[in-house]
Amino acid sequence: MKYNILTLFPDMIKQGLNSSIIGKAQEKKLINIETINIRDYALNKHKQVDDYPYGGGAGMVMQPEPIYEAYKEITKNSSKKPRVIYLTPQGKKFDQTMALELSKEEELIFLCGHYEGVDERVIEMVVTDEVSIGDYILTGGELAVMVMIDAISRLIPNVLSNETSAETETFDDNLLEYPQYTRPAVFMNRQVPDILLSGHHKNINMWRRQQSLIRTYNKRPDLLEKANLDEIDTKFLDKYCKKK
Ligand code: 6GU
Repeated sequence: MKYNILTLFPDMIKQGLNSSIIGKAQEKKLINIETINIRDYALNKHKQVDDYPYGGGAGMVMQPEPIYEAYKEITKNSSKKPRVIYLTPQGKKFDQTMALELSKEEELIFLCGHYEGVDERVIEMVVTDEVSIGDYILTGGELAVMVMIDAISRLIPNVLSNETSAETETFDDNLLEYPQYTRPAVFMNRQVPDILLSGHHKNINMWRRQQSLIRTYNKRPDLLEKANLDEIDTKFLDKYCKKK
């Protein structure tokens, strides 16, 4: 996967994605993160990339030319046109389903806006997808891109060392994960649940499934409607709800 990011703050993105699993994935060439500084494509000698909004009002608007020139530079060697994702609170809400869909692309371009926005014409001309990471306003798209690249990259084969770990986890089946414990078996008078020390894998799996159901019911009941529950799950939840 090749990620191209059009931004005014390339260092923020490079530093933010250089550590841990995403850093390793870059070293192993499983992903390639290229940042393009929009300012390098400024037309004037002051390297200005924004200007006052036509019609008046507060703030500054990013000008279309530097963004368009930067976009042309990235795509000049691409055989097929990559999707161009504009990060904006007005976009479609990013979720695990979108992360999985995007992880199957070969190349993606991200456009990070700043100031009060980006000139509408260049958005119309180059952007294929508008995406938001949630209902709140960020100062720019950089943190949003980092969130997306993290979530997408861990779904790319071999990025996670244990391949199954991306498969049996939260949101995959719309259930939250069961609680995890490690040594010591007693911490400040709190015992690890006995069943986990029993070595009885069938019972452990059943307990974990039940914990997932309980957690989802208590913390994210909205997810339960989308979850794929079998008869055993439903019976267990019914019983649990009556006890509560
Ligand atoms: Cl993608 N960009 C900005 N600037 N703010 C946001 C956002 C994106 N998603 C939520 N807030």
